[in-house]
Amino acid sequence: MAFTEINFDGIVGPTHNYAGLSLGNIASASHAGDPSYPRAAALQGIAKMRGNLGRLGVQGYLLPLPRPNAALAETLAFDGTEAPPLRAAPWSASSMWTANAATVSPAPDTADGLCHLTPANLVTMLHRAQEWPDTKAQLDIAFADRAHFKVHGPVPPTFGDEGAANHMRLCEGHGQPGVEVFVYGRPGGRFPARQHEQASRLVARAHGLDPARCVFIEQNPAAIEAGAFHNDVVAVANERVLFAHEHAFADRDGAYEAIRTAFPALEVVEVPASAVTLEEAIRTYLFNAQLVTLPDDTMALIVPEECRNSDTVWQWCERMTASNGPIRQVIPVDVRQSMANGGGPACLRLRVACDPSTVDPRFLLDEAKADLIERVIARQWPEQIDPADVGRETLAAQVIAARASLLSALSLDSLV
Ligand code: SUG
Repeated sequence: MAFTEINFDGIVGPTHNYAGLSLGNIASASHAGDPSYPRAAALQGIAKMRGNLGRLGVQGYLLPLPRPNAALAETLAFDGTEAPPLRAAPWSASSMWTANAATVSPAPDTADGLCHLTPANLVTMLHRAQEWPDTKAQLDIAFADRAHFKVHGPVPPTFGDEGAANHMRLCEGHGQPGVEVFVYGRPGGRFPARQHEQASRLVARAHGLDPARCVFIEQNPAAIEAGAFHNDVVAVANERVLFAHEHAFADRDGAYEAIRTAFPALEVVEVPASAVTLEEAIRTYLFNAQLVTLPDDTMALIVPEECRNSDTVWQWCERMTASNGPIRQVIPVDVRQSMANGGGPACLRLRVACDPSTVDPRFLLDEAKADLIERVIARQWPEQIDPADVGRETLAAQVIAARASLLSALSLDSLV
């Protein structure tokens, strides 16, 4: 298979739980303290990957990170008196949301013709800031081919970087030179603006992007306020199409104009607030969708089930697919366990446009491997985690063994 776009989904780890750790993430806050179902969560993720493997012919994955993170617990001087939300940080399975693993600039966009990856520092949230060293260790293996990839270190603090969730690429085809759009938030609002403008600019320079083919735009503070803690909660792009909510950007017309100047072929599919309010878009995660090009060259939008259950959102989707625009199908998938922590179909994947033969095959899925991964999950992932279980030694032993079995099944034991 030649140059194409590969989605690397995060396999949901065995510690998946609801601790309400993410300020400004409404789903995370509203499910804090609920029991979680790690086995169901991980199987939902595998089912999504299988669907896309069938549709697109290629699918990758990244492995859960080592949790609980004993080094972080030690740094935080845990002695049993710490507050439960703090206790939960070393247990977080948040690396499942690989849209926050890194920012990726494919080879056709960069000065040296390599595909550049910068792991996201995720400094705004403690439970996420622990991710990057282990994420980088995986990227270093998956993209070890130095003739095709360059894996950078993260952006230094204090510039918050949340990776591909705030980055969109427009192009005529995945193998053609693209225009990269970086969306940042301005601090000072009720909720944290997680992506700092300087982090975005640093990544663009480090990746060797042509300044004329980079666009930096500000996220709408009202969208952050309404719960869009990442831009991918209100906008998604694929090839020449930008699918966005009317209120996604601070200066809507200016944003479209800046993108169009760099990329004249831009086609905007905009959802007006009169059809779907910002709140309903955020509740259903309509935009946290995978916008993909199918083999017949039409586009499909892979949305969470929650969209089909919303009359207004579903009516809009039906009107859109009937309208002869670029998006011809809307496909709901069940990722409810991830959704309850604020992660939809798009959060769960990192896109890398490259030739699959240049990627370490241990990170690429096929049907037999999907069966194998499912078997390990069904046998060893906890069925349920109650908030009081988080921090318990017996659960720690179970989840450490579960992850080790998965690594071993995939010949990635070196990641322990
Ligand atoms: O960073 N949730 C994640 C969700 C990330 C979604 N990713 C994208 N939009 N690309 C976050 O807020 C919840 C964890 C908890 O509350 O226990 C959490 O981290």
